[in-house]
Amino acid sequence: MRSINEFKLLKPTWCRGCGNYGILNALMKASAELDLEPHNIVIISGIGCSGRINNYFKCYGIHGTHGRPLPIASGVKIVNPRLTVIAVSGDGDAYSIGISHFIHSIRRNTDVLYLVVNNYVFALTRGQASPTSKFGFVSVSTPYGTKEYPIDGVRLALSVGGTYIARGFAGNIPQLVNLIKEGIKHKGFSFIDILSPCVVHNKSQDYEWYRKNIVNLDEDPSYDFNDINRAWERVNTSEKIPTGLIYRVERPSWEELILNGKREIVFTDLKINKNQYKSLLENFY
Ligand SMILES: Cc1ncc(C[n+]2csc(CCOP(=O)(O)OP(=O)(O)O)c2C)c(N)n1
Ligand code: SF4
Repeated sequence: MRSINEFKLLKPTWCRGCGNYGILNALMKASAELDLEPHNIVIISGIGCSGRINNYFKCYGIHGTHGRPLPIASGVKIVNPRLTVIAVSGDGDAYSIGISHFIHSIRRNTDVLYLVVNNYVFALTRGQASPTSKFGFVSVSTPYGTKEYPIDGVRLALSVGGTYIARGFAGNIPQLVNLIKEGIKHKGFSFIDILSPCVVHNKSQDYEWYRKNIVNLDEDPSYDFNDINRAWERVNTSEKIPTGLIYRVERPSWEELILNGKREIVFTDLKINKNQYKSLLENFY
């Protein structure tokens, strides 16, 4: 097994106690346990505190634009499906500006692991209410409390045909490592909504609050994550926020259907000579 040190790059500058530390740690552990090679991983992030993750993880990386990591990830995956492609968003990135990409990526079942760092707030821009903020959340943008009802990424993913739907918690690393490992192994779109305390802009939902308000589905031996009716029942009736693997089903991935046994684009001869290649590159200087 690889050491997690092989994935360490720059020292993170997140606030002390931020949930992003646990998530980065879990991603490194999962990559080490799966013996992934850093040069075969690509992390594509959106914009936000969560988007800084690929500055800290040694692999290929693209710090994309706000809300757009998923189309970039689909592009990388279709060109070279042999890579492990991981996209990372905040809840603002994923469920606000990027919500259409989220829905369509699920629908396509692109073989990408999607981690949504859900801190229920726009953190990098200093604490505005986000699409997951609780009704009544008082913030710099909603001084009288937000009058909008929140989006639940897990329910949305269930309703549009997600094939791997899970929820983790930045304060439960062993569970998150397993969810990430299973998500990487799953041949399709693997979505993990990760509850992540923002200790600066959302003090009402700290680690203690989550520990009191979540329930672990993996501690319930009768729970069957292959049964969509059970999944709906749990997300609709549970008084506490369910975490763990919520639903999983096998379905061919988008790249499998598109490539259909054809050679991957990255290994295809472009059939241009050196001079043509040179003049093509010159267009980008
Ligand atoms: C197109 C665009 N709109 C707005 C912004 C400003 N902006 C930067 S980060 C951010 C919020 C990020 O919040 P979230 O996605 O929840 O991530 P977090 O910082 O909480 O990890 C916004 C609105 C931007 N960079 N680009
Ligand atoms: S502002 Fe919040 S989300 Fe951003 S680094 Fe600090 S604790 Fe983390």
